[in-house]
Amino acid sequence: LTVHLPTLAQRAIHYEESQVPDLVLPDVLVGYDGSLVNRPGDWEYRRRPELVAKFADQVYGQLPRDFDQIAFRTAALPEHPHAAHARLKEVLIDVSRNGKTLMMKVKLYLPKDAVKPVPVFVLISHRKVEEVTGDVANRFFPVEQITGRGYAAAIFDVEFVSPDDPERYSQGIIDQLYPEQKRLPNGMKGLSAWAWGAMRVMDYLEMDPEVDASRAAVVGHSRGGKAALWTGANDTRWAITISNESGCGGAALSKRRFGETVHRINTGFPYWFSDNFKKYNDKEEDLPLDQHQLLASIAPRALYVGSSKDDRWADPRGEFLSLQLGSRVYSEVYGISLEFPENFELEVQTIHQDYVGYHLREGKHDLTDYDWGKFLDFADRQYGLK
Ligand code: GTR
Repeated sequence: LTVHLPTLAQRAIHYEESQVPDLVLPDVLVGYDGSLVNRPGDWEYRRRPELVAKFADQVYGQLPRDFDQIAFRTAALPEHPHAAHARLKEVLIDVSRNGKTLMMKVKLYLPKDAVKPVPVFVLISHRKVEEVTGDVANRFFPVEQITGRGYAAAIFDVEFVSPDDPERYSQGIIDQLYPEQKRLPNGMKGLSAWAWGAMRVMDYLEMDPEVDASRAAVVGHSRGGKAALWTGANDTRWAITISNESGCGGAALSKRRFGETVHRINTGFPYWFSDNFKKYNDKEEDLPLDQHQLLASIAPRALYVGSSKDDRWADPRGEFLSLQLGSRVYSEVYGISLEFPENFELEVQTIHQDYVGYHLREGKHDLTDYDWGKFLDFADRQYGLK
């Protein structure tokens, strides 16, 4: 039976629980062939890959992994604002495919007195790296806080792989390395390109003896958080994936339609998601997936979601529910016991467990030293450093 609804200009944006539609969410642990998934092998080799493929096809676009060559150049930069506390390496990553080469620049700060390989955080940054690393009081990427806790802190600007701009987004890897992607309805767009960039940073980290790449966390805030989740879902080398206030198209459940909607994000940022995702503008009920399945795809590696109280545009409750529902993989497939509050309240809270972390803080949409403190605590716990 097909019911034809009148075409609405655009359904209204709302912030009311009473306006959240009845949620019919696809199950994380029931495969597309109808079978129940409860063993690690079935999860890792069948269900997880089919979910990631579905997200590539319907939401983020493809994330091509092939290239011909990758090369790294590093230089120690002794003079920088954090020199009293950290050493800075600048890393240039050259990736070539079909005769074209693209260069990415990464800043890697190491604890000054580190004697053995250190765990590392990598921030996917849509803010200018010079600005966020140039100011010691900066809270978005607090180099001294991170290195002071014994971790390396790496950052790259998405500009190198796909500029965060509707006109220029393809003037990075899409035009240079993967031009065939541009014609495809499920072709690579900004978020897939940013995730690709994070994966190349991981390629570097695996080669750097000063860093322990088996203890690496990928982090992103907001649009960067969407990209971090997509990175963690695709690339199993990350020990921890951290989303800060990633909201719509990130941690939040799309079908709740609370705050930012699919229509709204596809209109404001058409260059982030695949063209296929636009089919779901004002039709979230037709989505064959939802974001709890993206979070689940990170399992069995650790997953972290940070939200803030006033960031209603990003739907903190939708982010929490998505984490709780996605976490079923850890408990039901891997036997990790998890506990969540019976009734989630939009109150300041921290829930750090094995493999799954969450916090909700006071305040507005931003990435702050408070958030980083929580990420560091969670990483310490996850790596058994505390
Ligand atoms: C907003 C957008 C969000 C989020 C945010 C950000 O304008 O609606 O989805 O990505 O930008 O990146 O700060």
